[in-house]
Amino acid sequence: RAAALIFDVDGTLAETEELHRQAFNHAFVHHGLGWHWDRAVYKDLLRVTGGKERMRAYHAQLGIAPPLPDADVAKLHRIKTAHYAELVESGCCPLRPGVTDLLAAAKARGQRLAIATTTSHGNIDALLSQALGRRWAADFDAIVAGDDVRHKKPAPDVYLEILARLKLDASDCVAIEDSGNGLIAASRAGIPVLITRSMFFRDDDFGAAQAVLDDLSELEGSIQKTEKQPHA
Ligand code: XBP
Ligand code: MG
Repeated sequence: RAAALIFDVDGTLAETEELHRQAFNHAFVHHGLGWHWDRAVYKDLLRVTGGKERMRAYHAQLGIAPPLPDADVAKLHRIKTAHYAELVESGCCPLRPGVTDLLAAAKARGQRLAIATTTSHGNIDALLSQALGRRWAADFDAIVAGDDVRHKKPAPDVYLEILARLKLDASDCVAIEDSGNGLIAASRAGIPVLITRSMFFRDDDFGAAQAVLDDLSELEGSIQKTEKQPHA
């Protein structure tokens, strides 16, 4: 049994990437940019982790010089983040199947819970306050966000920081992820990974994962193990 379960947020706890996409498009209209990211474009852009990084990458892809000024990136991201919070707070993004049960079962078994994500503390709080109540953070022993570390996923930084805070070895934990970049990040930190397939990352290469599920309800509250087997 794993001593701790470390959860990604976007795509893993909830299908938030679609809301991120809408929030980006809202910011582009608001800022008077002629950009629009449809689902196909966004799927491709998700290879770049982090919202600010994603906008810079898109700008560069358009071949426009000079690079998007930092002030514009910051302003766009502020507008995007505010709109994302409004969307999440409207209650339109429930947790994915099996998530609430797994959190409760893990807690009952004495497993520790942590969050390792690329998005911001504000965005995590908006989602989980809505879904789990305002005191949700009391159940988590460590929460590390993209801007807390030097390099975002697929770098292992968020996961290494979680291991340091939990004072646990990588092999005593299980990471729960939905994307290839998340799988690489956790694997580079030496943590076994369970994949829950999400909307935008279905086609990613999950060969390095311990198990790949359609969603976490397939676990039926079962115990997380670290050996290779269908129900991790
Ligand atoms: C999630 C992301 C994030 C969100 C946007 O990756 O890449 O960038 O799309 O969030 P993961 P911000 O699920 O692997 O952590 O705009 O707040 O960066
Ligand atoms: Mg994710």
